[in-house]
Amino acid sequence: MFDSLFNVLHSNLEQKKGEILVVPEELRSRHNKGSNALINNWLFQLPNYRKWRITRLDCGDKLQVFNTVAYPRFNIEKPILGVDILWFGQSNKLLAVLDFQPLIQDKEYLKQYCSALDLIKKQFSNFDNQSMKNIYDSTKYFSPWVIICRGNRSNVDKDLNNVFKMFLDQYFKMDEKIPKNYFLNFEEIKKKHFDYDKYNIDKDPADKLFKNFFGEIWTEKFIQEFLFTLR
Ligand code: BLA
Repeated sequence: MFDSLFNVLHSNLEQKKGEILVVPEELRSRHNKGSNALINNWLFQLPNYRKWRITRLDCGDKLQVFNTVAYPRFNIEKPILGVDILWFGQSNKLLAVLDFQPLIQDKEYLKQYCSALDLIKKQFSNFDNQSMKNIYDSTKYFSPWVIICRGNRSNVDKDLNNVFKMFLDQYFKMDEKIPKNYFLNFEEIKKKHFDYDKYNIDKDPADKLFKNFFGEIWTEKFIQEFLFTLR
């Protein structure tokens, strides 16, 4: 599932001169026979991005995941792109979260770098949910326009591809029109990226799931050496 999201992203990354990086074999792909869970990971580097990672998790009917995070280079203050899309087949439930994850919560920064998300929310009303449970702090590395859909199959079939395409287009558009930084310098940006990784190591609710499927040792390695590598 989510092949079309992967393909759209992959062709965008190729078009933007993305270079695929080697992920150690152990982390690239892992299969758990018992639960039939398969995880695959990809890593890219682009002229404006120091790290762009993609994770797909296929647990059949139980769970399908498409997760991607783009970290711009430390000389670019724009938000980190964050996407977490989960499909629970047995209950026919979609959880889609997409955001331009802001490095700071300054009003002008949010307006400049995140407000384009509002266009998408206005066009796709099922993706206009903003309310989060209490896993994450909604004012830390989330924008006021975070796109959340708690939906069903029809949201997947009808809108998800278009939402994702528009979301990517808007994010790449920023590269054309930001000739310089207005809010943060290199050191400040770097500090925020380190803090983002540290914060998410603590908060990401996926580690229990990974431990169940792939064991504790593999999961620790995966989190530290693939998902959140700055510390
Ligand atoms: C929620 N994400 C979740 C949950 C799981 C994952 C299991 C809890 C779902 C539930 O409550 O039923 C799963 N997260 C994963 C997986 C990976 C992962 C498999 O990182 C694999 C790499 N999460 C992100 C990013 C964002 C994000 C980049 O990884 C930002 C857009 C958001 N995930 C996010 C949010 C929730 C969530 C906001 C909680 C939604 C809520 O409040 O219910």
